[in-house]
Amino acid sequence: MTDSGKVYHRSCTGLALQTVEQHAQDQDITLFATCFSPPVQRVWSALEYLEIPYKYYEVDPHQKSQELLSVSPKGLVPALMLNTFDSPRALNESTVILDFLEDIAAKSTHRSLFPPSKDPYAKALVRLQSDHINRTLMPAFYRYLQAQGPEAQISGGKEFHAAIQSLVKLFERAEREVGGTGLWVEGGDLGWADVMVAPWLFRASNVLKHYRGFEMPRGTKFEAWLGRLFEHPAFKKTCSDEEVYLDSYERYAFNRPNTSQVANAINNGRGLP
Ligand SMILES: N[C@@H](CCC(=O)N[C@@H](CS)C(=O)NCC(=O)O)C(=O)O
Repeated sequence: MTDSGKVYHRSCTGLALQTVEQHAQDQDITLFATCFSPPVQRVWSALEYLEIPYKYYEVDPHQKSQELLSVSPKGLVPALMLNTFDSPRALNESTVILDFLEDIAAKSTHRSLFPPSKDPYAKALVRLQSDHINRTLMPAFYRYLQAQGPEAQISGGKEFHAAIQSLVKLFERAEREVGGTGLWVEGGDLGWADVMVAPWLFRASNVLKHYRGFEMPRGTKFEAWLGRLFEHPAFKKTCSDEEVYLDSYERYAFNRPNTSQVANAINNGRGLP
């Protein structure tokens, strides 16, 4: 495979485009978003699940406009513009935004991504899952995707595979100890860790499969969970057609110089931005 020089997409397609069109009106919250971005998809699917009104606003995070920098100091998406304040305020960082949206939903729509029991231990188990996703699974995804040469790609694939398996172990522990979290158990609903990890697993199923021949771990329970996750309406309606992801990630797969702040951090052995 050779680098064909594809450039990243600038607008959603497919089901995601329909969702964008349904969210074009001004609202108290404006989501600064980019069609191919996984942290954006986290926040976007949470907004959908929590039924919080928002306006979708597509921006190019690689052409940092003053407008983007005014809501996100590093010029990264996602960001929220909060229009109810007298002079508008803003929030960035997907995990911080998710916390904020949970608090908003608790007061308005009464929906939540956390286990309905509100048991502090069950909630802590979900935090353990998401800590693993942020600190281990996500960097492993990018290291694998950016790895050049067979040896680095084989070890990248093993590292990413092991990160998914460790997440499964955390889901199994939660099932044993508190009866399960999120969609892991049949009959469950979309949960915090599901939303946290779905964008990367989705890109593993198309981008990593295409560029690295990656195959997801096997196992009846895992496959059933992944099916429920990818088919969940709140997630599915934020997904563009595959081409958006394949084209937008070619620059990562060939590790083109200065692809993004994330790619630079991986190449320099630094933490993700
Ligand atoms: N820690 C941030 C990361 C956000 C992030 O890396 N966003 C990417 C899009 S996937 C971006 O805006 N990249 C622009 C750049 O690299 O300059 C979060 O979770 O919100």
